[in-house]
Amino acid sequence: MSILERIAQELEIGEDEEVAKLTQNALNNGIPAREILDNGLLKGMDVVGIKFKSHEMFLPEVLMAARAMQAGMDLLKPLLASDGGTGRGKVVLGTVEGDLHDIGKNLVGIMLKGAGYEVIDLGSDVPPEKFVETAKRENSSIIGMSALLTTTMPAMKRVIAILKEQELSGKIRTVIGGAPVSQAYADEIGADAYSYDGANAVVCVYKLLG
Ligand code: B1M
Repeated sequence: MSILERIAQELEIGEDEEVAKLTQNALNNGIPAREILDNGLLKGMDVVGIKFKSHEMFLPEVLMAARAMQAGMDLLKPLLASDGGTGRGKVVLGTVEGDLHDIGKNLVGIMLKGAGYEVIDLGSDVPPEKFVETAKRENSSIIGMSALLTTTMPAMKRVIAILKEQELSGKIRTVIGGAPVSQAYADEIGADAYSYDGANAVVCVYKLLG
């Protein structure tokens, strides 16, 4: 079994210390951070998602897997974001109200920082008004929103409505993402862009900022 397969397997059973150790070993062996992320940590998290859905895994186990994912990500973060984060523009980022899933959002933040954007991370469970107020206060022209639950997706629509009410559409642009989100949903609610992963979020922000 390869080291990346072992990372995926240990993540699945929530062994955070083992995941950290294996991630460090993989880095020491010259495996690029991006490959460890895609073929180790995210592979493991995919299996967790499938097993959670089919009731082979339950919430406490998913939480342990999420912790193990974080342990690996802590080591990869400085490498994925090695360019620092200045100069290209500011992005206000958060997971929408009612939603506590922040792993994907954190990854998007890391990729944006790595690409040279300043990221104001509001965390998770962020009320719609807070996204807009922060973007105004910080003079940021991009709001990035993540949602992982079908029940919390409508909070994205609320942010876009507030921007319209305040005549800020076109000045402050929105990028949305998260597992249940799609281009069709972005079109439906009038988001400026839909992005399917962290690297693509960088491309979307780049295009929107011109
Ligand atoms: Co939850 N959960 N969860 N969970 N959880 C899902 C999302 C679910 C699909 C599992 C399932 O049933 N298969 C399901 C949602 C079903 C639905 O809505 N249709 C679900 C559920 C039901 C729940 C609870 C309601 C369970 C309960 O309490 N009964 C509960 C809700 C809590 C809440 O938020 N209020 C809950 C809780 C949790 C934990 C706390 C245990 C934990 C989260 C820990 C944390 O985030 N700190 C958790 C986890 C880990 C998951 C799964 C297994 C994995 C999510 C994840 O981190 N994926 C998830 C199953 C799944 O998604 N397959 C599941 C890895 C991450 C890197 O991917 O977040 O998709 P993702 O991000 C990607 C892209 O989507 C994209 O880029 C990222 C990198 O590629 N992206 C963006 C994301 N945001 C973006 C923003 C952008 C651009 C791209 O621009 C701004």
